[in-house]
Amino acid sequence: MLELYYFENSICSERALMTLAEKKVTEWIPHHVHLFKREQFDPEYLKLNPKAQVPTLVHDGQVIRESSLICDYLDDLYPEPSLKPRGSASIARMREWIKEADESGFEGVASLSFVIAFREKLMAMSEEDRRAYWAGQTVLARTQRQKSCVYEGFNSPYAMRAIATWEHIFQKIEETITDEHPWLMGDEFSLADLNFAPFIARLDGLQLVDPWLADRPHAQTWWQSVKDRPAYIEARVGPSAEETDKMAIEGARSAREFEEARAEYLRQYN
Ligand SMILES: N[C@@H](CCC(=O)N[C@@H](CS)C(=O)NCC(=O)O)C(=O)O
Repeated sequence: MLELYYFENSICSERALMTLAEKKVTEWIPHHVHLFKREQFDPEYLKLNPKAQVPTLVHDGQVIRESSLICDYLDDLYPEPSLKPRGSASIARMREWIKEADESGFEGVASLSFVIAFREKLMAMSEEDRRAYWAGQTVLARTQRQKSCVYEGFNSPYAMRAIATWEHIFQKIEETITDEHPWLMGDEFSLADLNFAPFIARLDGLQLVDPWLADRPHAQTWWQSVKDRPAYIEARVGPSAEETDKMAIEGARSAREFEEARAEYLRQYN
């Protein structure tokens, strides 16, 4: 029996949902964990995921955490079609892409989401409600990052780091993709492409992909191919219908500040 605990507006959950769609797995039990209703802190859920995060996969009683590991596990469980390239060295290189997405890509998207979209919501709350929002969080580094993004906006050091991270990732994608090499690992779509998809979809929702890809035609072609995959559409990767408009408005409102921060990064560090 396969069970997935997830939230639809979670970029990490979308990785698992897209893997299930790529594999055409329809026999699984959904458990919705509403992050804004703080269901991730339910004592029963904390037994499955002590970090109070989604997604979590439970397969025949075995608990699998961490979205990229869940995707890898599902790929092994349902080997056809394989989402890994052939050969150990190629698999290691694919995992290098995923490691970068996990280690710096996620933090970058999370920081920009807070600076652009969640900041206003949190600043509109009373101090007490904001304290309640952060109460119970399990990872201090994450709380500190979120607070810095909310209170300092684009002046937060995390905003600059996020810009540096994604500048680098998009450039690496641009240099990897060619007509003969349409996916990150060559001629086949793999878990490397998939693990980036929801993160870039969120950046797209925040109106950041167009500026970043404007001078990167190969990365543009790759991103269009990712969005055209039936599994991307079926898994509804990207902001939900109710979030799309809000994010687009907030993204457009922050466009000038983003461009200034990006120009500052390019001037100082590139
Ligand atoms: N490294 C973890 C990160 C999971 C994570 O941070 N998930 C977010 C949603 S994308 C979450 O559950 N946040 C909990 C919260 O906002 O309280 C993974 O990849 O599964």
